Amino acid sequence: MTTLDIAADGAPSISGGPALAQERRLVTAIPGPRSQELLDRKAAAVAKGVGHTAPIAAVAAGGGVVLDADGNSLIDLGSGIAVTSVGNAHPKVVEAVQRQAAQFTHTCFMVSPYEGYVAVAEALNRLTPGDFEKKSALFNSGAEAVENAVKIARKFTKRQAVVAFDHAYHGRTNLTMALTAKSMPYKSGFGPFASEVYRAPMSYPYRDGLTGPDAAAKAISVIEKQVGADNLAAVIIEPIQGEGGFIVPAAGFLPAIADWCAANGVVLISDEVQSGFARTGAMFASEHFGFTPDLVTTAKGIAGGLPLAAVTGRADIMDAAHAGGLGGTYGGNPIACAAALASIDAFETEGFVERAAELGALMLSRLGALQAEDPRVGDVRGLGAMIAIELVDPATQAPDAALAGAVARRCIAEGVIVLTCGTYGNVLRFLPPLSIGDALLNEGLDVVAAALAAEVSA
Ligand code: PLZ
Repeated sequence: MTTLDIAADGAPSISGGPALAQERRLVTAIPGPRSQELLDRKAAAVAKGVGHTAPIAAVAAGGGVVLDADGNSLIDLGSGIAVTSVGNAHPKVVEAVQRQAAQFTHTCFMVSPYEGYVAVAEALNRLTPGDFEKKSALFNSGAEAVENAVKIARKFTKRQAVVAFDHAYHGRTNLTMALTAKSMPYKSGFGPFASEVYRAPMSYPYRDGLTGPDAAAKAISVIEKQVGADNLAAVIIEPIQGEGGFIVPAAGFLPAIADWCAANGVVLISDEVQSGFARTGAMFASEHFGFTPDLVTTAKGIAGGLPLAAVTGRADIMDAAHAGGLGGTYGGNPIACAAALASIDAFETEGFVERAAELGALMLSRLGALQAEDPRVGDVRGLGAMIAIELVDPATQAPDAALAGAVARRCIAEGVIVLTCGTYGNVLRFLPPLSIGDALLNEGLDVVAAALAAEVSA
């Protein structure tokens, strides 16, 4: 059933959500004329620094597809960067947003508190790893959550230094740029950066060949020699690195880091902004690795597309900040909280955790087969619906960013939204909405395989 109609005057009229026909359908080249018109206006009106991956004008999305203004239906393997995990315009989210918007749109939680915020905090305290007493605070973006986790850890420990890892991504604000590893495009020319941020080597099994405990020993040695535990407020780590290349640390790495933090009074912050909320086949990726962080940062998947983020963790650490020390005008906006409660209900009652694991098994088997026949696929990795392939020169394992970019562009031209990532830009990542069907995902992966085959490396 197609629910996008192009009227005689060419204007698309849409009813979005999961009722959209679940099909890849190209009726024009990408971009079509209507999309091109919007891209021209974008170029004239929007700052150049704000890029885009797929050259389309999106008009509707749901299930596993994104529709554009020309009537093309693209398979969505990106979820708006791991956000629409319950599916775009999930009916429960739409209903909750509409109901809340009609009731009140804003009071500012710091002025007149409301129930939705408290209910989201209660849900986060219940769902995040760790069976100790927890508290939460809500913010607008992942970067803002990370900034606040660091503020809280500093206040609690009365120390200043923060350690982040190679390949880390934590945001684009000043402190989070400092925490983020990659210069171009995130940091270049935007300094000076926040001080007291140090970098440790990450476990990267495909490239460092180290066991988890050995990689942890190397990182801990750097931390002890270059920072000193007495100066260190927090270690922040993504349990599976997102923008850095979907790097899954070797078994034992995260528990060893966690043990060292616990022994040295250092707050361990798990940045689950990208990996959280069912994405990896567990509610939180930390659960896969046998460690319990002190604080968890969340955003993205939490609210089905509405801007919301949180810091959740040990109650004594969370309560270290003085009254009035945390907040922001919009943090925990009531509409975003309503969307989060609807999304969390969907995560808990609609089998999305299990579905993420199924999608992961499907992707790993398809991409594993691709790797077996194409030596340019150097590594296939990830958990649940957070899977990537690293493209390399087969002779040297040198990263092949040109190939990754060309394959992604070809996929988009063929109607499949594929994102790249990685410090070296040579990783194709697959983050389908957990509402995608097997047939559509398989078709998307067929297109990826064909695009890879069509790109003959120089
Ligand atoms: N921490 C682990 O993945 C956001 C960034 C896209 P915000 N990742 C997508 C881009 O190019 O800007 C992210 C993340 C992790 C923090 C963040 C930051 O979250 O909501 O984008 O601020």
